[in-house]
Amino acid sequence: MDFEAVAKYSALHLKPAGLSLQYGTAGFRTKAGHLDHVMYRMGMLAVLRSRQTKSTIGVMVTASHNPEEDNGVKLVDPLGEMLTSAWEEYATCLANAEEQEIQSILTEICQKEAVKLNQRASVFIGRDTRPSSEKLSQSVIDGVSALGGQYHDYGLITTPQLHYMVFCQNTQEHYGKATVEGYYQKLSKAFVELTKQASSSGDDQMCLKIDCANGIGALKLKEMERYLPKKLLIHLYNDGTKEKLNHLCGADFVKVHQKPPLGLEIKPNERCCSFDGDADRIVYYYNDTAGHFHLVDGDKIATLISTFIKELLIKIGQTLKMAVVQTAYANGSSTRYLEETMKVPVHCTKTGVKHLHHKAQEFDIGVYFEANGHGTVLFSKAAEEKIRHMAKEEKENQKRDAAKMLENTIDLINQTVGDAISDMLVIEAILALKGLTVQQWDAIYTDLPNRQLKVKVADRRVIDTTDAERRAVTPPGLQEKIDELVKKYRLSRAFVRPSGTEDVVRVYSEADTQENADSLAHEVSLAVY
Ligand code: NG1
Ligand code: ZN
Repeated sequence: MDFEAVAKYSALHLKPAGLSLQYGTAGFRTKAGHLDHVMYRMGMLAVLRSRQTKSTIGVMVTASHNPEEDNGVKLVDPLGEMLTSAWEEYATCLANAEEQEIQSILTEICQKEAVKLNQRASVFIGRDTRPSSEKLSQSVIDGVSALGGQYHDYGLITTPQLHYMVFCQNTQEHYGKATVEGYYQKLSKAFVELTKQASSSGDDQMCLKIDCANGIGALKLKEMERYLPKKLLIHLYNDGTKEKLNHLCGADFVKVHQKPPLGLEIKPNERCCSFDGDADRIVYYYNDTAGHFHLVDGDKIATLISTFIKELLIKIGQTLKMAVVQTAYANGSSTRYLEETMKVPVHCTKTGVKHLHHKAQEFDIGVYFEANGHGTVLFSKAAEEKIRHMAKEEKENQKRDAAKMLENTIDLINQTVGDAISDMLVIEAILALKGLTVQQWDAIYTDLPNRQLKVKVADRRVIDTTDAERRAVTPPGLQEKIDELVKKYRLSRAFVRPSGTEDVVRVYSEADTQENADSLAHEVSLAVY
């Protein structure tokens, strides 16, 4: 390792004294002003990970749905997945190291992970539209350069697009071309093919209003529009030309506040959706004729997609094992509907995309969505091969057509990570194919009223949880108190967990009425203090 270069660059990216950060469920996230040294060091870590895996590694500069003043960084592993746990620890260790410790920590990682220093290193870099992101991604580049790695800077790009590029690159472009054009071409071709098979509704227009959270989604949808068929009429709002990123808009705002974003006027029964700041989440919603707002969240998206796939699986007559993976935030009604009515197995994991993703990999077809709208579908290699083979060779027309639909669904979905653009196209295609309006989709089941609150505490780490975060094991007595409060209400459920991305404890409740859900959440938040 060229420690002279490391020292030279390190001097340009000094760590503020006393600052300590942790690589959480979404990488590092905090005020942008505190992140310069972290970006530089993550550039270096990406080089080591690339050398160790002999693959391209991604580095994404974004703080997703968090305020514009924040920023963050996340590493993307060779198959487009989140970084493995051991390396998350190295990331935390390297980010918090004092200047004089950097060299020894780098050396230690190389020894522990048998990193070959003469191995070629390749890093893909992307960033969101935050004002701080450009400079911070330059710091990542300095880190890559300090250790002699090569890089490709994609500049402004959505998080899922960067995951896609990394996966394409590492599979010798078998998955697709590692360019944004390649991404647009692959998705739009699959969308056109899939919607071609919509019989009666085939020529109908699909109208959708999109709240882009004043983020990267707007730029990328504008680029993609010319690849998409004319019958898909998308109207972009909050495109970042006027207002601040994520401010009173975007998927997280709509989900948490259960109300429409600012900057988008909704006429009764119009289909609308919101992306988050880096376009890896999507939620749908509409106003009914009485002017009431209805949220169609990640759980309803998972239900729509898994129902669609299950019906096709029945048609092709293959016994492929499909499951839905959720977190504790999934609405109780969705879990019940999937298990009892749809007879689809449901699994619950801890919050954080990587937990859902890993669980979903256990099935032939794993559909995973967080209630907040982050999710995708994973197809095992065997399932994919079977489906592609049938789409080509199957003699029975009906079976072959169903297999083709599944094949196009595979090509339309971004299997590396949740992707608002890809999910939106999948949903629009399914609604067209099934001839469903947004109201009909929403009516599949009725959500239990629920409430999410944030509580500021001195140290959120005193709360430790178990059972996919649904029960608190510490501090002593807390879970007992929650159990008592839950008993006071009907159809109720509540849990608390420390956030992995903000310095808060999150409280979630469900009950028979909104009033009761609100009051249960309030009572539980008092118990957390
Ligand atoms: P935290 O802050 O750990 O609750 C939030 C979301 C996660 C996930 C991550 C990563 C909720 C309740 N939590 O995590 O689902 O999206 O951010 O961005 O929505
Ligand atoms: Zn996001």
